[in-house]
Amino acid sequence: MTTSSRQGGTGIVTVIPQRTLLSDFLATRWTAIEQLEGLDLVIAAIAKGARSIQRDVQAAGLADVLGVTGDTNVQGEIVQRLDTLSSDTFVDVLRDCGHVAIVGCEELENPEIVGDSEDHAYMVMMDPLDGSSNIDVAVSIGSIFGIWRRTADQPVTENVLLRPGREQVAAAYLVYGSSTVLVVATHDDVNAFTLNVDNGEFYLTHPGIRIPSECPYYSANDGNYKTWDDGTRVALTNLRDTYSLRYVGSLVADFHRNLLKGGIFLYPADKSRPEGRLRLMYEANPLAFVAEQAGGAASTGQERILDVQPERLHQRSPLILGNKDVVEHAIADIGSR
Ligand code: AFP
Repeated sequence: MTTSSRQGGTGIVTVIPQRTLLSDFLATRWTAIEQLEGLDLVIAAIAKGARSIQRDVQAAGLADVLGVTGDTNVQGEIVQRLDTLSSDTFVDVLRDCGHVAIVGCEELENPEIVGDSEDHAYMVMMDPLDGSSNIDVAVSIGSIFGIWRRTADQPVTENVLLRPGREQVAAAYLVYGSSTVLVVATHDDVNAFTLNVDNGEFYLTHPGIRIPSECPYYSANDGNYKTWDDGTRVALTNLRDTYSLRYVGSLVADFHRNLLKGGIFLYPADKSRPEGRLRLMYEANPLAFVAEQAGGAASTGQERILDVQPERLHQRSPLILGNKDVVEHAIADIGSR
């Protein structure tokens, strides 16, 4: 049995073996869990948005979606056209799925309220296009989602989003790379689905992901060495002496490689960015959730990422993420001076 086959001019036939469809996975996975009712539709909506963004990413050089819009976002960063397109696309599909109350987004200063009935039980924080600086140069980019549950009696306001990462019920991310992969994590369960571009379906390709115990890689922007404090320099020097460096500059791509192959990602605080560079609510929290469910760890260097009580929607955080023992070692080094 095959799900698709293709014959190119070379006469080579690509045969894709039968695999579980994302839609079948979603229809059966959480049916007995009352707490996760409707989550299948939220994930299906993210997959729908991703299909559309994937097409735009693939055609970016041809379609009119490359380059900057001329605006800066709430972080003061230059907005690319694909940032805006992704943000609009994911807000629309999450609104249409009928189970999301509010969407917080890197590109939007204030969250978008998209529903307030009892059915609208989920709250989503997203970075709709992570790795913007890599868009125009055909390097892997992605989308990141943290998903929390709302209690029905809570009014839908910006403040309901200020919840610690440990209360996420699910997290998901996309990598638009050499293939397009959707990773979905719920409690103790991380699965990855690969898009078959021939028929637009996601198939389960990596069931039950656990971070390998080996840690071959570390990922950090070494160009920041001059601004790190002494403890951070010790940590990075030890990592450099032990592991191979891999750094794409798109968090999702670096994290995804480390999730599947083993590795540690660090964007620590430094002298010019005492709060760190990455965003707590839609970069650190979702990926920390995925990492922990796969047996890994995530820390600010001072505390577990998932325990940080957010004060602002767009707040930044240092991030040390990956293999548990290597993360713990790095934290000890950072605190050693
Ligand atoms: P954008 O989504 O704004 O492009 O930011 C990318 C990112 O937040 C993250 O994906 C990278 O790991 C990190 O920034 C790269 O930062 P440096 O360019 O400072 O290394």
